[in-house]
Amino acid sequence: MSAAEVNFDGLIGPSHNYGGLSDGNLASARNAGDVSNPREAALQGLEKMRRLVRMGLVQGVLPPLPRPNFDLLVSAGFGGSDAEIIEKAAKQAPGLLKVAYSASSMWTANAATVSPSADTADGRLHLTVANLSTMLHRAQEHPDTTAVLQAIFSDDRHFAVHAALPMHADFSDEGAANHVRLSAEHGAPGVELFVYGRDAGESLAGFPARQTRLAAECVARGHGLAPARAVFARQSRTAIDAGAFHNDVVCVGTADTLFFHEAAFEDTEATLGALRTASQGLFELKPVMVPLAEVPLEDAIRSYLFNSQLLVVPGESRLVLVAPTEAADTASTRAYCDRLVDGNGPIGRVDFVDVRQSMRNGGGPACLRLRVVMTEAEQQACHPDVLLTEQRIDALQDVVRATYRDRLAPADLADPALASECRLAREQLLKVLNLEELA
Ligand code: SUG
Repeated sequence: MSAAEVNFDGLIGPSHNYGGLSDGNLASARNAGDVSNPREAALQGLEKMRRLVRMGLVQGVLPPLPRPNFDLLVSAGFGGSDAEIIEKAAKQAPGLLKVAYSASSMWTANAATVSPSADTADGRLHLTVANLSTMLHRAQEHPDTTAVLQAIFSDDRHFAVHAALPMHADFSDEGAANHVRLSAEHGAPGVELFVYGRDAGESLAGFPARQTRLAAECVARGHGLAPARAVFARQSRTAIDAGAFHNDVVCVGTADTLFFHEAAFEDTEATLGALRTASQGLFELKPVMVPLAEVPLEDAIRSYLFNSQLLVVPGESRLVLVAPTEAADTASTRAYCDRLVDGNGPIGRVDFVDVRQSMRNGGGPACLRLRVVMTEAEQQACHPDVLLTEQRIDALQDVVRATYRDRLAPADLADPALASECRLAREQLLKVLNLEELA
């Protein structure tokens, strides 16, 4: 059946700031405490969405979650009016206020894991919301994310939205950032690769491994995937300790192509072997491995070469890689991209996109989108107004220009006016998307 990959980007929220909240995410640590520009961040994200619309692709958007998260502050013991809650939290628990204000839901690759209907036992499209249990600021996302996905994918004849797995370290799940789907073409049955950093119960020294094998297995089971078409591979400890806190920092794949760094997997040969076995009769795997000798792991992580969108673009015979501008600014990755395009492999073009505001928190082009392969009927059945036209992008940008600050310093989170501004901005964005029910 014919189907399209719909990229649902996270619309960057008005409280985007550099909180330094993510242990193991080098960019988040490096830029902690800097002044952010939420307006520029959201406009950059929307321009990336516009670029894909212009390529002839179907582009979706997910609205920001309500911030600050007053429920979190109230459950932490703060009471009174909104302004009183903010004032008290700013004095007594500034770290918690920063968490409550985090705009981290912009990175929708972590919103859920998605299996298209061509892969599932009941022929429905399945989404399991990620519990994001490792980092406090991300662990607060899943209830609101569930509400958003339920509002968009509400037709249960076509869609199954699963709530997050239990909030325990054994079930740590970071969603599609650790998941790659490969297939002959989007609508054909595929192979799903789940990458995990540790086993349930295993505790490791070094940076946190945010995904367990158990969580991945639960998601695959819940989606009704054929066991022979699901592959579980361990992310290399070296990559995690070098700052690859999700597999999508060192690997991206689409159609029959897997583009990855030599240091991405604990056992590359075994991973490729399992993928070849799982894809028998469906497609012939095309691995594109970037050698350490050509791109050092540090460069791969600093430039986010692999945190790119790998796209099947109408009218182009080879895949297009939409990479962050940082990959053009880093000598080794720039040279690699030039060779990649000059060669006769499956990737024919690299397009660079400026998402620097998000990048400074460790979120590249691929973090900002959740891929949902959808048939025509599924596209018709989902909430229509989240599928973007350029006019709707213009309307969202108008709201951003009118309601977002262009400067947010850590101390500004103590200003109660910011909370009202965030609420107003979100209400107006939801109105453009006809999702006022989420306000
Ligand atoms: O979870 N950064 C996010 C970046 C997520 C990137 N997503 C993917 N790789 N798919 C994270 O570490 C930083 C927030 C702060 O420090 O304010 C943050 O949460």
